[in-house]
Amino acid sequence: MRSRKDRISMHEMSFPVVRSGATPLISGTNSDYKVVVLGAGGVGKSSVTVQFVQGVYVESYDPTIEDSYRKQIEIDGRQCDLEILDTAGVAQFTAMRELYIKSGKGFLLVYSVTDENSLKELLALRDQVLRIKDSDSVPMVLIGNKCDLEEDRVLSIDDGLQVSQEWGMVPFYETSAMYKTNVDEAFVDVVRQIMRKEAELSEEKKQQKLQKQAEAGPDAPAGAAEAEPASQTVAEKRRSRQRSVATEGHKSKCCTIM
Ligand SMILES: Nc1nc2c(ncn2[C@@H]2O[C@H](COP(=O)(O)OP(=O)(O)OP(=O)(O)O)[C@@H](O)[C@H]2O)c(=O)[nH]1
Ligand SMILES: [Mg+2]
Repeated sequence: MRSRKDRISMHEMSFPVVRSGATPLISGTNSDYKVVVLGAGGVGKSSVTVQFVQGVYVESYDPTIEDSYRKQIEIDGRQCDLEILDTAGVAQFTAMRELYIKSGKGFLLVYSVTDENSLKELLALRDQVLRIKDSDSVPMVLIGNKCDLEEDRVLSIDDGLQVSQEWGMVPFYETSAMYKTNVDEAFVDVVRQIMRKEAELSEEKKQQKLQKQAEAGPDAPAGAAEAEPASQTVAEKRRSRQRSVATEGHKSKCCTIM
């Protein structure tokens, strides 16, 4: 159990974070795992995130505009670079939500077990994620935070489980940012889901490529199904690119300039 002395107020800490609207949110970097933390105001999104990234509990409440964190962890023997976006829950700061969702690969949907409305808000948030991602299998974890506050609890474990079932068995964790209960587990879970999804996508791509090769016929040279011959030199590529540019005006709009 953490003593009060271990807890640090958010104002006393210097975060390695990008903070506020002027800075790129989830930046254009190629960080492998972009995880977005979503939920209503005050449910503990920042506390859970800071506990995961820095191992400290933030006792004070300072509504987030946006904070971004980086953390490297090893999962199943693989080094994973995580970029975590801690988003605003308070309505006046949520304008950028759509943008965050677009660039995120995995999502932590957080409610508080002490706030019934916070779970209701998640239903709309999840719909927004699925709509923007145009998919019904988005890497996601449902989190019921503040499970240490037994006396203030208004939502039971069963309430969380029921929502998880309604969402197609989305992994569900009750967490306590204060005591670091299930915090690492929830983040690791969503990263594993992203890994799985990426493995499936790359397998799909491989199969499509094989199918194209098969359709091109047995006599076709290897790589014939690809857009560009593998043997093309840099100079040849440049010449063909110039040709593409020169003739672009006469071609249909779907001309691709590599
Ligand atoms: N007891 C208890 N308090 C918590 C827990 N998590 C967060 N809190 C407290 O709840 C308050 C709000 O926490 P935040 O992490 O700032 O909430 P948030 O979801 O980031 O809020 P917004 O940024 O406004 O959306 C703070 O005072 C935290 O100390 C928890 O697991 N247990
Ligand atoms: Mg916050």
